[in-house]
Amino acid sequence: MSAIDFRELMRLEKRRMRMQKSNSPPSKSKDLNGVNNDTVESTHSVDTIEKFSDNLLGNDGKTRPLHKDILDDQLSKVLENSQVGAEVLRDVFYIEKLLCPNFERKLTQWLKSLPTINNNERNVTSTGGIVKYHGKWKRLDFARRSVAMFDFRVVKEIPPLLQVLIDMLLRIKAFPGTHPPNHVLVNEYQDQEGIMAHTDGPMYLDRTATFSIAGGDVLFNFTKRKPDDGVDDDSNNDVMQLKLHGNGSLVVFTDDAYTNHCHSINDRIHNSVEYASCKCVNAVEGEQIQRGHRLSLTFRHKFEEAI
Ligand SMILES: O=C(O)CCC(=O)C(=O)O
Repeated sequence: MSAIDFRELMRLEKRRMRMQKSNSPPSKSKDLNGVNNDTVESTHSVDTIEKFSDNLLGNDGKTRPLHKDILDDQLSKVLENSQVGAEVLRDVFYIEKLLCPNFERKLTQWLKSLPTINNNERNVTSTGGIVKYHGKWKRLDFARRSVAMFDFRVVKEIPPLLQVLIDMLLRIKAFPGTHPPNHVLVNEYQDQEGIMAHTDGPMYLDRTATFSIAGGDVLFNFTKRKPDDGVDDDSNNDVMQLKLHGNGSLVVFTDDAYTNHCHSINDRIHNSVEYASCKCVNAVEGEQIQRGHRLSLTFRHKFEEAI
């Protein structure tokens, strides 16, 4: 049994694209079944987070070192107090509003300014390929989204805005100091776009932290991974759903949620709207979720030997 990694995800997304092109009807997404979980309020300290976020940028709009009056011990509790799916899936943590609007704006502007790689250029293998793709947008037509990747094992210079986010993730203890985030994948979605069910795989430390910016909200689904192939397209196996707010939220998932569950965002929605299911832990069943332009920044620690 091997966990599905990005390459496998791309392969599956390409396969699905081919199937759709050959007029195969897309597999029907079934209604979500199961127990009704009451909406769980996140109990993080709003004060601490707001203070923290406000200190990310100075009045001049430049990033600055984090303010000293924000105590590490307060910060280290922010995440542990934000466990959102405790009764269903223990290792999922969610903070609805972590980034302040000023920082979010800067980050969005900077991401938009990244160059785009020519899709016709052929990739080269190993580190040469990584350097070529580093910090550039690439349109994945078969997957219907754009991605930009940063691998700081290979390119050592970390852009200041990403450094701020890495520092933040370390200070709230989303990552251990021994294994800081060294890999960032930025996904850009339009309102109809999503990502197939997958796990991030064993090339990374078993934790993923994702910031959502640019406005569009989405429903993030956790499904139980099938033991045989790691892929789960069967919505009967839905375990938990989380509304990811599109203006500066953070979701972190680790351990069992990382290893034994797939995550996905639906791409078969109509009129830019989807509805929270009974498995949603932070929106009531039936709540209308307004999709839109969304950028996600996913931070991971990639092991040294992984390609
Ligand atoms: O956009 C997201 O929130 C999810 C991204 C993701 O699952 C991935 O890049 O593997």
